Amino acid sequence: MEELASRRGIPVLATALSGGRGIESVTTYHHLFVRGVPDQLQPDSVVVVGQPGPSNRIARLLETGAPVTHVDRWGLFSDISGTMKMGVREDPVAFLERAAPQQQAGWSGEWKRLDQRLRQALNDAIDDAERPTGPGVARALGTLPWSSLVVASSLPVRDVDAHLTRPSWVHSNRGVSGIDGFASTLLGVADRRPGTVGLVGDLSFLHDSNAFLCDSKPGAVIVLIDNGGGGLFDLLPQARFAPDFERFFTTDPRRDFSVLADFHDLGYVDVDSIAAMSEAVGSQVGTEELAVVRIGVDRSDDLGIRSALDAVAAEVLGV
Ligand SMILES: Cc1ncc(C[n+]2csc(CCOP(=O)(O)OP(=O)(O)O)c2C)c(N)n1
Repeated sequence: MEELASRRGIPVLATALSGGRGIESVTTYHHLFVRGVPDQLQPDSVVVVGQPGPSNRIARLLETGAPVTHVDRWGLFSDISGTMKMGVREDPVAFLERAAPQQQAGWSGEWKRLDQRLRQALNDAIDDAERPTGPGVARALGTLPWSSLVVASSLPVRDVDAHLTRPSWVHSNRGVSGIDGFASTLLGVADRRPGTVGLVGDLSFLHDSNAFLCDSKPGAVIVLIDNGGGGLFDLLPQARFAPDFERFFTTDPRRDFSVLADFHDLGYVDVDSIAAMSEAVGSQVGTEELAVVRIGVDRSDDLGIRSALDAVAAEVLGV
């Protein structure tokens, strides 16, 4: 796909979970479409291969009015935005080889140029932050030497999709309803792949913690973002309107995770900065211990960086 796309000048927006991230893919779409698809990037048609991923801003690319074709080898189409014009059951590379013409160099180059400029600006803004945030953790994980990354639902899968750019094995499991099954998935991946790291929020971690009752624990490091419940809900409209928002949506578990780690005989360390998190993960990854690195994140810091990153994007794009 990468070779074909590069030859024809087709921009490829590759999700972290697709395994398709590499130097040629566009990865800033969480921010590139902050105010819709920029004029100079408007497509004539869009081809969706597999799942569109966890960014709700991808929908903006699917809603420009350009025809949207889904291609899947097995005919499994994921039409989340209801914009699918045509579904094609075929090998995606064979389809593109046959149906996607050579693109204009100026248009393809503009995708690449904006993606690179935006990535640099986003990274700079994240690196300037003094306190830990979800995007900061996701960006730092991209610099650490793991073999596989298992990401939980909610903010972890979104932050990794937005800020982890290196080509890598990223796994996730949406469970039955969303946050269930994280620990089981991590243990399964870690059992096969030494050097596995997991990224999870406090509620997802608790939800499947009985998985740690397993017979023999594989070595792995779990980065636990403890932001006092479901931080994702801060980004939804109910954060402004729902009565008793904290009680019914955020649901801060108010638990001491070191007690749970002790109960399950897991290694445990509490850190309060991205640098300390990186050091703890770096020294632990690849060992035979199953260990938790808990990093406390203040939800208002987290919200702050998310709106700051949107503002950075709007400035870079001039929108
Ligand atoms: C089994 C299940 N229960 C509840 C939900 C609703 N839900 C979606 S996201 C979320 C919050 C998850 O919190 P956490 O794991 O701490 O991650 P954060 O939102 O802070 O990233 C909840 C409860 C769900 N998707 N699945």
